[in-house]
Amino acid sequence: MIEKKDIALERVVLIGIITQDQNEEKSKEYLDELEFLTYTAGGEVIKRFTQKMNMPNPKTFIGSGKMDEVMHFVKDNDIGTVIFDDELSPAQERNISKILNCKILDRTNLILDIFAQRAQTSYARTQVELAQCEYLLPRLKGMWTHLERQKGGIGMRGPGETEIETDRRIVRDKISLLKSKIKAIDKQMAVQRGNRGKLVRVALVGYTNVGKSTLMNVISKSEVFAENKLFATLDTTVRKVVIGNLPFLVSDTVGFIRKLPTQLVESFKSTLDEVREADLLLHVVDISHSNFEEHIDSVNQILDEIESKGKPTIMVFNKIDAYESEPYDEDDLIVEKTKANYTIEEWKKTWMAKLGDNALFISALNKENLNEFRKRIYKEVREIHVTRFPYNHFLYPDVEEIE
Ligand SMILES: Nc1nc2c(ncn2[C@@H]2O[C@H](COP(=O)(O)OP(=O)(O)OP(=O)(O)O)[C@@H](O)[C@H]2O)c(=O)[nH]1
Ligand SMILES: [Mg+2]
Repeated sequence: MIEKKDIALERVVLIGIITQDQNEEKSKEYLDELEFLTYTAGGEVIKRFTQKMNMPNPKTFIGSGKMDEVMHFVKDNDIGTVIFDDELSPAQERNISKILNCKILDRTNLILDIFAQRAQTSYARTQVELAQCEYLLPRLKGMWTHLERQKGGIGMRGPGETEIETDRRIVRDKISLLKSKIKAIDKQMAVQRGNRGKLVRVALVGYTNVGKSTLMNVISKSEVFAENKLFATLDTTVRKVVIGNLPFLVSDTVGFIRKLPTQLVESFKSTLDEVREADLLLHVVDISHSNFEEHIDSVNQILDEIESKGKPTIMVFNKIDAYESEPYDEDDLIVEKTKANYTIEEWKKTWMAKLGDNALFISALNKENLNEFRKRIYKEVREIHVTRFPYNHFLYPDVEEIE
């Protein structure tokens, strides 16, 4: 069992690098996200270290001088955990761990840990455990051996933790066991999905924390857990929604994130079946997030990985209530206008214009523009619905008559 206890926040240091492809600003945004992930996992970030380099050091990720600096900071400030923004190789992890003599995690590790913490059903737990085992396998040798065992905390929790000291063979056996367990549940779920008949299926997809569950609650009057932390939702929820007499199914599922560990995408493939089998995707975007365009790219990349990119998709730009643009002085001839200065109206004239009526701007929280949202979804769902139930299309009024 995963223990739920209130422990004092762990003191954490973050490390990122600045490279040619990842300038200072990007690096800061990534570390902001890593800090949010750390907070979600139960840690408090005391300091960030960044280093400019052409490429990561193959032995210790950052250079030895910087590492020395980190080492002293860790020692003097009672730091328990150091988290790197990029995936460390097993060798890097070992080397760094020896130098810093504290827990070393990378982004993948941290995300796996949050998933472990949040997995509620045995199905989600099995999937997380599989991902943990897959991550662990190449890293078994000498992992954290000098550290006190059973120390617990970030990165050590979850269904996979007892496996840390076992050898590869046992982990491999475990992986095949978990896979067969998942296969069995998959069969059941496929049957369940089959039983839902021909109703049109709509899936909410999007980056984590954009408001998918909030939107689901608003349109289906259900109570899906939503909160301002990452990965509030792991299990898929499916609800029947009716607009203007027209019934259809809406599913809310796990959010995506930049560099979602491949092990997780792999093991959550079945959870994502809901997305793969959907007739229509609602790609929810948090337009108030300064990085929302990159979020869209990350989501599209994962949709591509699960072969769902070509599906009919409506972009739902959420949190318009929280959108703020930086003020811009139109008479200023020196400073150029940037995206940060765009108002939502200006955004609508950018690449978003090409989306036409496949772009909606709403606030799920304040229930703004929800009528327009409902009408648009109704129109789209009805089009698919009448192809499946050709004899009763007269039951569904035109969109103008929908409240
Ligand atoms: N200001 C504002 N906040 C919103 C809006 N919609 C959702 N939120 C907040 O955003 C946070 C995340 O909402 P969720 O619905 O949990 O987001 P999610 O996409 O389901 O997140 P995960 O399940 O973690 O991937 C919560 O604190 C919501 O209250 C909105 O329209 N405006
Ligand atoms: Mg959610």
